[in-house]
Amino acid sequence: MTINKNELKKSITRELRANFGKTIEEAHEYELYYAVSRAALEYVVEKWYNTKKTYAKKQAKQTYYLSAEFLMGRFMGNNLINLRINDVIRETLDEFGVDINKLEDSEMDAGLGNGGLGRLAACFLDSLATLKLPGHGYGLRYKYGMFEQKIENGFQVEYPDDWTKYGDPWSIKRVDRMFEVKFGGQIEVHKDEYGKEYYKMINTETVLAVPYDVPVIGYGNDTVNTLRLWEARSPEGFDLKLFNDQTYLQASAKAVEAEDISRVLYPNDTKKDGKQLRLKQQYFFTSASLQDIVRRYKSIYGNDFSRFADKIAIQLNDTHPVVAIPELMRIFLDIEKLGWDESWNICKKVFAYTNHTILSEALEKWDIPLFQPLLPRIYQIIEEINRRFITELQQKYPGDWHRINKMSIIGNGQIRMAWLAIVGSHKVNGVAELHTEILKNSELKEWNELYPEKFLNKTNGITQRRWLLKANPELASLITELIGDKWITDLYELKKLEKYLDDDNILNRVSEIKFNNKQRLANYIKETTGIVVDPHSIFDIQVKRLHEYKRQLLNVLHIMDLYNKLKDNPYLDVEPRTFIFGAKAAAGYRRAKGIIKLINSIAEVINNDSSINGKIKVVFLENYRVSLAEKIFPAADVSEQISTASKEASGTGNMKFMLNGALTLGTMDGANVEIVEEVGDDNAFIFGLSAQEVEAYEANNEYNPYEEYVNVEGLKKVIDQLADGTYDDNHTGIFKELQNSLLYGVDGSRPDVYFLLKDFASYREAQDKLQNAFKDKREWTRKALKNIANAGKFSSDRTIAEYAKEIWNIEPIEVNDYID
Ligand code: GPQ
Repeated sequence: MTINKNELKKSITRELRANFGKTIEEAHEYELYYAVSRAALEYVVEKWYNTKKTYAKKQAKQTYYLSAEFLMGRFMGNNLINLRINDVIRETLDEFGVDINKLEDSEMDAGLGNGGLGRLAACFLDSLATLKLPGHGYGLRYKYGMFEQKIENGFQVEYPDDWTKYGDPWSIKRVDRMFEVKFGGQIEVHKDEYGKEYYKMINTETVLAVPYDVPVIGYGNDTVNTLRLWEARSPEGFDLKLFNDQTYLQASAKAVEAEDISRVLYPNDTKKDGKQLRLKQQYFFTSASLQDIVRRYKSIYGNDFSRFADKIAIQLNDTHPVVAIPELMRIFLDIEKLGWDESWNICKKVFAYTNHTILSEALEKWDIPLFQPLLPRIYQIIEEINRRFITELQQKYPGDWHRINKMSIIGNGQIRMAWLAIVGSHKVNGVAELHTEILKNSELKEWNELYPEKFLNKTNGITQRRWLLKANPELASLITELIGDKWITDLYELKKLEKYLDDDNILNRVSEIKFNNKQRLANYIKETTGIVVDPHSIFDIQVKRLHEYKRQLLNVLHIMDLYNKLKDNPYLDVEPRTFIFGAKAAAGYRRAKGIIKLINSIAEVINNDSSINGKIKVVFLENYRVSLAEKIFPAADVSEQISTASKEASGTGNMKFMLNGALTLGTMDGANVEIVEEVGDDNAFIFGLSAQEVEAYEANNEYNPYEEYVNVEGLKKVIDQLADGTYDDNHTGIFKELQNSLLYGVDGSRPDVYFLLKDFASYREAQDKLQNAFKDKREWTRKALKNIANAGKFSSDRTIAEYAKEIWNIEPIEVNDYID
């Protein structure tokens, strides 16, 4: 795109004046960020309009990705890159004497997601647009995203994340596309003129769904898809009569209740909590999205629904939007007046469902007493779906009541959303090969036996535009210099870097870039924590949500052990290492928060112990989020992927590390398996139980951590140190609880549920091997380059191309110009 710098200057100046009444010199950084974003949006609107027109005119089949989470991070930098106008904007700002990096840093993250699942949705949108595929996102516009984490006295404290407080230049409010979503009430049965029964809801509570559209810009093409996020609003505002009677609170109470629906993201990763407000959120955004999808369909194809499944594919991101299945049935039956069989056949062809975990606490189930009064008609439809399904099962498995009860969508006073998803979808996918195998062979065994044609794998991926081109510009330009820039849209091109594996000059440059990135992160660490770390030391990094299965505690136990060894022998020959953590814990997850405190407590002791000559440092980076991740991945030497085998469905951070040249230290879990397959096991450090071994221990209940505790050298000491006052938990007793959970189990659970003690020795061995390997800088960098060169498979472009072909049946569409 050719851009006239003078035009650009004018439009930035105009935006500043219009929105803030200021000149460039007077403006705050965030005001400039706002003005630049709005000016850039002008280059998007035309393409955006053309994209919509083209899809409609060509009657293209379109995909809708329904997700309760979109962890978008910052918009500006990425959008400028995808529009390929970042250089000209940088130069223009330079001429104004403004540093674009500072503007970027003043943008708040759109943190509308918890972790992997939400970030995956964001990467998928980027790939859809870049591949010119007609695919859009639908979700919730939370007023408060993922909480802001602060560390106070070593403990996590949560603060609200008011992400739009400086405005939100990248979304456009569309009051012309509002819908009503109805809750509660009673079902009335009516008869039409032919005596056919139909259902009508009365006495419902209405909430308005107001859409905000965010452009999703393809890299270097004309495609601009849409992420439509719904905000909840009361239809009445407040009752003016009550207001005049001085009962202001009562007057606004209704509005507050309605607006509560999109007020805040539930900060649980994986664990599902069965709160009514959460169900309201789910129904609210799926109902509004489906009404919108049906409206758009009718505007193109009229009232003939026979082509619906040929024109629309809907992907359900986990069970959060699964209530969409009975909701689409409701729309077809009660509003469009289609028959049951016709409606159901369409539904089954339209929906597909992605499962993201095998952890049982994550399987969403709703208590009927909570669900039914809130969504009576939807409940009735689920009952009918289940009644028909059970009849089918009885024919297929006569007398096999055990199986039938297990598979029933309704059971034990609950609605099982995953079962509803499987019955109502034509495809069900896991997110990595190992994960899909576990689904098919254990977790969802009966379902795979019933519907083998539905199950398939789609290994996750990440977008190289954000995670390499944007996050690591130095490495990105070296790569482009060596192999050209095709890798930006075809990541398999990276394989060509293998040519340079033995080229000392290139290895030196790769290592120099890594060093520069480490230096930058070291500066950030100094600024934010006061801790001084040596960029020559190994940067060993674990960043991800805090969860017991991800085993940050195993990492800590190893650091404690290493520290004990250094205390015993300060001249121990070990490579200097900096252990870096970043993680948010769900606000109500006691033990996860205890682990954060433990990391900070050992950091306090170790970082201030001069007797170990700075050989190890421990850093906990506060408020881990997308924009911080962009600073961290490029600076990593070691990628910690140490979940208990079988528990991490895929992981995507592992891929971001690999792409930036970090070596994986990991278990054979999730996508680590495929990473090792691509890079070769000489270029990663693998340890620990296999998924099969874990499953065997779980099945026969024969694991006794006490044996490891007594027998593994050094282990007793660190476990004892958890609770002997070596590290301070401010008298909360939380370290003792961590110890108890490992040795005895807490609240009736097995001891050491995640096999930390069992894997400790082999983890330590891998750590030792790794630190020895780092001594040979050239060989290390060679391995790093080997990782980069083999990261091609892990592009979300590959993942999305597979979904498009094998699940959605959609094709790339060239966007045309429409001049109206
Ligand atoms: N994941 Cl069920 C989440 O981030 N949140 C969730 O609620 C569930 C799963 C993750 C999963 O733990 C990772 O292994 C995956 O890589 C990620 O989803 C994307 O599939």
